[in-house]
Amino acid sequence: MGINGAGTAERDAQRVWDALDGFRIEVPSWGFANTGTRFGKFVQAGAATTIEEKFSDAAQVNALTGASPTVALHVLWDLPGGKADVPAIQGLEKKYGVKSGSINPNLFQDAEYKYGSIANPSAEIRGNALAHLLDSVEIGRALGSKDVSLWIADGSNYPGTQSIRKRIGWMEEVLGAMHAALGDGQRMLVEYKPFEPAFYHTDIADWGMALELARRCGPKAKVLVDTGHHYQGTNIEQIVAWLLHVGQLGGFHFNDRKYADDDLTLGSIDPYQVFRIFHEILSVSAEERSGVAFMIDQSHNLKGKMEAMVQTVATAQELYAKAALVDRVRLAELQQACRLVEAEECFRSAFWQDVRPLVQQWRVARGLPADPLKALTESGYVEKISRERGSKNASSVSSYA
Ligand code: PSV
Ligand code: MN
Repeated sequence: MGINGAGTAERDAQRVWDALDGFRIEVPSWGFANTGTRFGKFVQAGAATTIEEKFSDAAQVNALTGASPTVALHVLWDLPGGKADVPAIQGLEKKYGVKSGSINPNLFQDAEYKYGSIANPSAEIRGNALAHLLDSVEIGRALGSKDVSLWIADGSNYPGTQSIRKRIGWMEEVLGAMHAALGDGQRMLVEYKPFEPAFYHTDIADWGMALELARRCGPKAKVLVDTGHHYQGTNIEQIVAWLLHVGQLGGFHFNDRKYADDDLTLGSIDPYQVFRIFHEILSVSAEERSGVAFMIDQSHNLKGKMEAMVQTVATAQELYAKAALVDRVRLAELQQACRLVEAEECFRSAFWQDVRPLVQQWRVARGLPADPLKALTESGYVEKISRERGSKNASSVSSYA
């Protein structure tokens, strides 16, 4: 019997199973590679050094969790040859049984983007940025992937050094041209971030700017919420509720943080926030929800990369299952009657419920390991890749991806 009274046990089990059956979260290729902070990089023997190794790792996470059949690709890091690399990627999809997910153009590493990419004062550089975006759209089309996911690092470090207004116009032009190139079924997701690498103004700094740009581009443009891209104290679930309300929520980059854009494993600092976000998502119809892409954007600096990714996917499943347990009918009645404490307790009781036994039953019923992290350890996969990749990693400490 569940904690809410007679008959709730079966209802809870059904809700959790339904939620988990429909839950998918994309893993990022870069989460398997060596990363670091600007102060240094700590190389892991088992880190992926090639796109094939990234696919192999992603497939392993999917086999253990049953929830991550797609892997996000970063064009510059994963398809350095651009469109010419598509056949090789298709070969890896077949070999490893996971598909390419969102395509992430990279407009932040090339030296020519020092003063911006799509908001650069130079028309020539903006043209180069657009060419890369158009290539990314073609790559997405060739791979049958739905989303081209844009993060624009453009901005400035000192007041008065750039015209904020002109840069808005330039961005509109480039993004509008990209939108025009999208095929049927393709979308562009506009991600925002308040600071880093720019420290005075960032051209797409918050959800208002991303929303406005997306709207001006057209119906295939939506907003992407990276949970690490907000000021401290921002009510992220309120942003999510608004974007759902106006039909403009394209997806998420999930991670956790304590201070800034820390890219920590999901729920490691504030699992209640993730629960609150999932509650908003589960409060809309399945159809409205279907357009919201769940993606992970993390970089595992100290933790083992495979362990961290499995931990994040498993945590996402558990928090989604908890959010599915909110008694929404009862909650709506209590909210309407302004029975504040009862409403809060109704909401929180789902968060406090230990869903792990139910999630475990679901895993076993679906032919998955009962405990994905334990199964990862027992599989010997991490030892194997550490042996195989160790010498390559020892000699390569310079490339981010
Ligand atoms: C930027 O901080 C970001 O969140 C963007 O999504 C990038 O694509 C990703 O991290 C990897 O650097
Ligand atoms: Mn991101």
